[in-house]
Formats: sequence, C-alpha cells, structure tokens
Amino acid sequence: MLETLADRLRRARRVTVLTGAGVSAASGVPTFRGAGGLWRSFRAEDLATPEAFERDPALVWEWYEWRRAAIAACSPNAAHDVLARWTRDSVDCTVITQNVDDLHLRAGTERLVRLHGSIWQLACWHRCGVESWRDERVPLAERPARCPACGGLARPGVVWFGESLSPADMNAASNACACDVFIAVGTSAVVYPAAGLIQQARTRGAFTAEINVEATAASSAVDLAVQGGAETVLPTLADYLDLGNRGRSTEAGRSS
Ligand code: BJW
Ligand code: ZN
Repeated sequence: MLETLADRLRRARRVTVLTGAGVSAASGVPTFRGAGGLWRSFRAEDLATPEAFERDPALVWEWYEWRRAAIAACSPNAAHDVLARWTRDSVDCTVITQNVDDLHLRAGTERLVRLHGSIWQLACWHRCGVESWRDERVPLAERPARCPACGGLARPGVVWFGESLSPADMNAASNACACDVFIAVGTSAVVYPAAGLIQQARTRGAFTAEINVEATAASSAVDLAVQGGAETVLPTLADYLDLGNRGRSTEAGRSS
C-alpha cells in the first residue's frame, strides 16, 4: 500500500500535504477530537469563537495561555522533519496546515500555508489598524493581553469558528490543489473550508491519500487510506522514496 503511494510520489511533479492536529500528536500537542482531544474537555463555543471572546476575554486568554505553555514544551517529530525535507528538496511540495503550533516552521518547512493562524501571533481585537505581532513570552506580560497601539484588547492570532480564513491563504491553498498527489495527514477532515481541499484536489485530477490512525470523514473519498501514525508512516514512506531514488541514480550511473 505504501509502495503505491511512494510510486505516485516518485512520479509526481507537484505534491501537496494537508496536515491536522494528528501530525503534532506524537510531539505531545493535544488533538481536538477523539480520545484525549481538547473538545472532549472544553466546549468550542465557550473558547474558540468571537462570541466567546466578546463574552469573557479573560477566560479565553486563560485557555490559550495554558495551551501556549503546553506547546512551548513540545518539539517537532519525525513527521514534521520528513515534510520539511520534502519542501526543501527538489520535489515541488507545499504543506497546508490547520495547526496553530509552529512545529512545521521549527522543523524548517519552506512552502507552508497556515490556514488557521498561529497561537504565537497576537492581533488587535478592535482592528485599530496595527499589524498583528508575535509574542512568545509564556506567560503573557499582561492578561488579557493589550494592543500596543490602541491599548484595547488583543486576541490570539488564530481563526475561530465562524471567522473567515485569510483570502491570501485560501488562495494559496486552492492553487496548491492543482497537484499530482495530495495527502491529508492527521486530520479528522470535518472542519471546512480546509476539509474541502481534499475533494478540490481530487476533482482537479490529483491522486489523493490519507494517513491517519483511524478512519475519518475523508477515508472513503480518497484513493488510498493508510492507517498508522504520521510519525512512523511518513519516515517509512520517505525511506521508500530514498531507496527508489538511489536505485534510479545507480541505473543512470550504469547506463552512462
Ligand atoms: C493521528 C495521530 C497520529 C491522532 N498520526 N493521525 C455549522 C455551524 C457553524 C459553522 C459551520 C457549520 N457548518 C460548517 C461550518 C463552518 C465551520 C466548520 O467547518 N464547522 C464544522 C466543525 C461543522 N468552519 C468555520 O467556521 C471556518 N470558517 C468559515 O467557514 O468561514 C466562513 C463562514 C463564516 C461564518 C459562518 C459560516 C462560515 C473556520 C474554522 C476554524 C477552525 N478553528 C479551529 C481552532 C483554531 C484555533 C485554536 O487552535 O484554538 O481549528 S477548530 C480546530 O479544528 C482547529 C483545527 O485546526 C481544526 C481541524 O482539526 P484537525 O486538525 O482535523 O484535528 P482533529 O482533532 O479534529 O483530528 C485529529 C486527527 O488526527 C484525528 O483524525 C486522529 O485520528 C488523528 N491522529 N494521532 C496520524 N499520531
Ligand atoms: Zn489596537
């Protein structure tokens, strides 16, 4: 099964990978849904919507501060490393992530679209015109955080339910759907518009695959569903590719 995917990747000119929380699970970052997921213990409506922030900014910030501290203690795993290498190597590979941790960046990923923002980025709640800014201090100097320009409330630079994604990021993600192979890794594929990218890629002729520890909303719609942890499947896949490439270069050496 992995050989089929490796073969597709070997022949692909353009590869796109959509990642979700499962990619960071082996690093210790909690997922949202499923066993141990954040939405098992917290209600999204109370913490991840503009209405929740309007109602109780201190509570929302308390939750994000707790998550920022947890993520600060995590490091990229083997799945992040493989994807980062693919974006740096010769193959034209783009990673579209729904994750707000910065583990793809810390692994050195180059062509990266961050659809749901960054937990380390802050923005003015009142949209006073100031650019969003990065703040990695844990804990924040002031809680709730304040905008340095207008002194009003600052919010986490993430995309909450009911909020639109950045048009530039959506555009980049849609463009990346014009690819030969599209792989969804570690996402439950239930949150839109991100989940819709899988179908978009398929409609545009891509070979679609999923890597996940369990069946998801996308499993029956993709060409190939691989069951397993991203941190083990991606390195195995990379080994297949490296072996294949080595074989090819040996053959080329022999024929010259
Ligand atoms: C492993 C593994 C291992 C584990 N290896 N795998 C009805 C009502 C209201 C809204 C809607 C509605 N219907 C549709 C909508 C729109 C809504 C939506 O999609 N809702 C659905 C949930 C129903 N979408 C939006 O609101 C989006 N905006 C939008 O559509 O704008 C237009 C609009 C405007 C106004 C009204 C309506 C539309 C915005 C979505 C923003 C999502 N935000 C969050 C929080 C980000 C900030 C934060 O982190 O706090 O993004 S929610 C959360 O879900 C987070 C994630 O990025 C996102 C996706 O989750 P993901 O990554 O798939 O994680 P999980 O936990 O779900 O799955 C993990 C997977 O990993 C599992 O499958 C495991 O099996 C697997 N796994 N270990 C491989 N080792
Ligand atoms: Zn401001």
